[in-house]
Amino acid sequence: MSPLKRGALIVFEGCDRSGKSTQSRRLAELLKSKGIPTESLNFPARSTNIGQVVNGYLTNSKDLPDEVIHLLFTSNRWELMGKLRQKLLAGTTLIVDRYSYSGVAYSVAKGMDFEWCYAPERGLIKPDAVFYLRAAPESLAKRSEFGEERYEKVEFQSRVSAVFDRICSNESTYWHQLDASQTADDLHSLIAGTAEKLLPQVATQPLDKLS
Ligand code: T5A
Repeated sequence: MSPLKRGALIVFEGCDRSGKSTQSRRLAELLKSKGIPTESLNFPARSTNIGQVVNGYLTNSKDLPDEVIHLLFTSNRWELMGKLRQKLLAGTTLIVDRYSYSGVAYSVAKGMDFEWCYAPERGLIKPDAVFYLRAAPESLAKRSEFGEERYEKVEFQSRVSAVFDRICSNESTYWHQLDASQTADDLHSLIAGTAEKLLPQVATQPLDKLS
């Protein structure tokens, strides 16, 4: 009997309105249509107790010190990690809209220290691939509903983008930078090609941790 093959952890990152939800949904639909066990989730996971506090903060109904909200975003990932590990090891591929890198990018953009922000992310499951959807914040601001949440301001998004760029160059072995101003169809083709090659490659590799 061949050993059980694990699923892949695939993450989408980028500034607000960069098309992460659109591309995560399309990739999940494609993989499912090919009979590959696939589930989607996004961070913040707003339905947990911690996620509800985070949601209150993002929708501007609650104020919290920067350090506190940073650690709540991280805790929201840690609280789901056991469940995600189980699913991956059972062979399910997970498509995740935002992860630790958003945690670091948004807090560093506020002026917080990079190392301080990254430290509590260490030990979380390391993604097999990150698709980084990159476009000028000025062009993303023209997309529908931009500006409704706390961080959706062009000047702030430019600082977030600079931190994502820094992470992308440090983590270039598994980050795939894509021009988010392309059509959704073109982006999907590029992402689908990379993801379909990745799945068999990682299936027999052990899960790794962020270090
Ligand atoms: N945050 C998050 C932290 O500070 N710390 C953390 O640890 C984490 C995890 C909420 C906020 O939380 C912060 C970051 C965020 O500010 P969110 O709920 O993921 O995070 O919010 P958004 O990123 O704003 O999610 P959105 O759903 O708003 O944007 P998406 O998913 O990037 O974009 P999408 O796919 O919904 O598309 C936006 C619009 O653009 C169009 C779509 O039709 C839609 O109208 N579109 C395109 N238009 C032209 N060309 C394309 N290629 C397009 N693709 C999509």
